[in-house]
Amino acid sequence: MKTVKFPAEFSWGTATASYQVEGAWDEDGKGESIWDRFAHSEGRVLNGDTGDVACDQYHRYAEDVALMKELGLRGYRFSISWPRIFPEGKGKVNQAGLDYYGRLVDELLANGITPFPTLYHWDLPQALQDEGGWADRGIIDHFATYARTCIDALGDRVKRWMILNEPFIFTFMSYLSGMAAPGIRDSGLALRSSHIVNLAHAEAARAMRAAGSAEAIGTAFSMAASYPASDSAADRAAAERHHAWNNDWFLRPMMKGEYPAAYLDQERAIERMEVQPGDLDRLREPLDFVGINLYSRAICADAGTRKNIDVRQIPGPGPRTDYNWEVWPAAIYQMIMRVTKEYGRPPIYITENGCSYKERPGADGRVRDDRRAAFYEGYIGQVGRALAEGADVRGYYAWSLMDNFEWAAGYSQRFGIIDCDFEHGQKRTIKDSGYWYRDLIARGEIAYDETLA
Ligand code: PNW
Repeated sequence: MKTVKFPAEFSWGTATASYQVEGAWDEDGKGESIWDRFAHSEGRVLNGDTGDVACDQYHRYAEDVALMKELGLRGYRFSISWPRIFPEGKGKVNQAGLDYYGRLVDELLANGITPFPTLYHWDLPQALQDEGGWADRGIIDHFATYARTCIDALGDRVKRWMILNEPFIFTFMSYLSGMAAPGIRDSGLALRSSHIVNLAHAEAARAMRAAGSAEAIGTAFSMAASYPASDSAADRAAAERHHAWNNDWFLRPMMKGEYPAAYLDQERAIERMEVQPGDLDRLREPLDFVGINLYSRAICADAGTRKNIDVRQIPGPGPRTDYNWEVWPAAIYQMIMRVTKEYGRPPIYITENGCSYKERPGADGRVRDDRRAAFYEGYIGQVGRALAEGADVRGYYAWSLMDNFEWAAGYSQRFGIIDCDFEHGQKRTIKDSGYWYRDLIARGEIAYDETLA
């Protein structure tokens, strides 16, 4: 074991997303989002749960900022709900929506916490979905206008921004599995939307940079370190294709203006994306930092189907969280080092990392979630290892500040370091893991295993 000291200015925080915590789904002029529509449709979300109220952060943000302060957090990653700002996705601005985020930002700053917003964490205005959503090129300008509107309203106080949250999940996962809004299953639309998102991503970054107020603009990418299932050349190639698709499909276009080789028949994939003349020149708009959301890893074997990316994933031997995700701390180290190597040591933020475990308050009110603290100790240790070995890691954001609406799983999965009692007025209770995180931040150093692979 070795020990690493984090720099004094390291940005420790927690992350949430608008639809998952805010509630107030139709208040103060907010428009309907695709997640409102999806959750209100029968059979889409477990137990019929919705984000109508969620953690009610829209009304209780001051209490939540006080909790962050109590834990010594230095940053808060939240997302802005597009339909609060543009109820129809475009056209008329809803000032009350901008005012809400202004109040939240002011409260954070007054408590010494850096606001770190994401512009798009999946709650697309339903009105734009009705025009084709991310599969329609018209969205590119609407998204750039929305981005510019947010930075114009908040850029005097907000200096660090994320454009997208997990483009891979809200295109490929949403459009292939149908398990997330808008609940479509169509591989052609999935591919086409991935390209349009890449174009919108670059266009939004340019619109934001034109405002001139941001110090750093990045995006939070869903990543899972790709491990080959065996030493065979076929499995190693499969792991590379998985990496290209899962981790790099949205990062490489921004950084280098090109698509990574993911598909066996890449030419055909590019064709199905309907790439138009001039598109490739518009893709490149290098980010100031790379945000990594990482929970687990992917063990990859050659699937032998000769179709698409042709990867079969194998379950790993590590312990499992209550959401059945494999716990593998070294995955975060491997991922940081790979991005560091491939992109010339860019600034990196871990924008999400965490775990779902069921522990609730006991009779004495204490939440003894030792498994979560152990998870964080392992993963944050490996972040420290990457830092010690030369990666430029600037911050770490635990997912999540508190238990919240876990998409299609509703309230059945608890990712918080603070318990939220959805049956009793959204009462908040700091879990043992929350206190563990507070103590880690205060200490500023952690031990890690430098031999994990
Ligand atoms: C992220 N996967 O989503 C999201 O950014 C959060 O909103 C979410 O609550 C959190 O992780 C926990 O699920 C993911 O299939 C969705 O590997 C799916 C996967 C990973 C992350």
